[in-house]
Amino acid sequence: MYWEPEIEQLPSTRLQQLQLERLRKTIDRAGRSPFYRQQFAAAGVASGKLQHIDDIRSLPFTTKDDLRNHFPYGFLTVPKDGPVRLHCSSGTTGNPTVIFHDQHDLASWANLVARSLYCAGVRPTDVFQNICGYGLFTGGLGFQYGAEHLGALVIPAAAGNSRRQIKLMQDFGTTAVHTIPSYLLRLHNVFTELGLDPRRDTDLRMFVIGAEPHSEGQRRRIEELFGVSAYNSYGLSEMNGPGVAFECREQNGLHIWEDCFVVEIIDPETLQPLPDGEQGELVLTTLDRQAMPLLRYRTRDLTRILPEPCPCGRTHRRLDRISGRSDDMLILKGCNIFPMQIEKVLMRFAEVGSDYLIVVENCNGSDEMQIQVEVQKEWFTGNMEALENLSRKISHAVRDEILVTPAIRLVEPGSLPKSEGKAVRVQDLRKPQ
Ligand code: ADP
Ligand code: K
Ligand code: ZN
Repeated sequence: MYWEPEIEQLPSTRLQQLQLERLRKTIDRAGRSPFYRQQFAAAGVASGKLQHIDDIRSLPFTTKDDLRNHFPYGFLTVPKDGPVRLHCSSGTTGNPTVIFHDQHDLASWANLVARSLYCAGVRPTDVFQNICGYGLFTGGLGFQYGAEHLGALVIPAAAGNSRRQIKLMQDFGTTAVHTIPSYLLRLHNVFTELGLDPRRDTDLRMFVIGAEPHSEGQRRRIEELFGVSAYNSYGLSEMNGPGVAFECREQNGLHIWEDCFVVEIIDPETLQPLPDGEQGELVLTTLDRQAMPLLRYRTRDLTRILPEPCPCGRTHRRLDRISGRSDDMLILKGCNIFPMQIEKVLMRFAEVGSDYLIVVENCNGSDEMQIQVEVQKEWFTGNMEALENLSRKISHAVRDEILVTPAIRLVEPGSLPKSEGKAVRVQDLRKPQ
């Protein structure tokens, strides 16, 4: 049931003790890096001052801008020749950042990914196909080493070439797949084009999906299309990559591995801590990283901690599904809008296909939203009246959720631009391109 029974079920008081010990060590170590040496001196930080894990709140935050301003070596606690690998974030929201790892860090990361996969139900008998970019992106090597450490047979399929992905699945009897959710909907179309049905023509039994925001509705759709269970995986390059928080078999929130990360939720405006259950910005601290520890890193991801214990018996608390990033928020006619709110509504319509694009522009001084929505093939007929009806229903349903009435443009399946990596859901033409 558990990859590491003792650590996964550690009573929370002991977990907090372990965190405090590790946090003190992490502070001592971080103090060797140029960035933290200076920051600690300015803020009077010393590991000996911490008496309880909550005292972490006395430490300053670390931001993505800090990482960029001290690129590339400012956070290294060891000489430049100390680390053995680097990864960069995919740069979805600006310039990339770099994270360095030494051998201990890589082993610790692989173990966390193995623990996470095991928690979701992957076993050494599985054939695990990793469909995502290898290279600087952490999802490739991160899942590769983690799933190998678990003992599964890993197919480093990398991204793209859907026909080849399907062939690999069939040749080697793939049972588990990791990929981004937006890709699975496209992959299903290719199955259909080939006259194949994944339920009948593969041995697939589970998916691990993550790296981009997606709604519960999107997950259920994927599960129905393929007839398998899909588990949510959360991570970010700054905290290694995958293996930070993962769903267990309950599929209700993601266990965040508190022996290796301190989790805080803050109000992104006041920066004050919020109690469990309240939605805010996730702030994370590494507890088992040597080459480049990060303290109170502001992830900009919005979520909350689920306060109730999980029936699976793991004591590590759960994060709710990520509802978006603070930098994804659109402000339109004074309303704050997250793309996931719109996706949630779209997924309620059986007629809606796999992709959509939110376009915001300023027309004669007024901000307008258009949502381009792919329609399922069987619904995309010449019946104009039916299509107009559908547009109207979608527009009203979205308005009820976000308080802004969007124009809906229904488009043919497969006609929206596809990105190589994470799905692009918003085009904000008000911003200088
Ligand atoms: P980038 O920030 O350039 O996309 P990363 O590859 O490090 O670089 O991506 C990490 C980010 O991806 C997270 O901070 C989060 O916004 C998003 N993300 C990762 N996993 C999930 C998930 N399961 N659900 C929603 N968002 C996710
Ligand atoms: K194996
Ligand atoms: Zn659980």
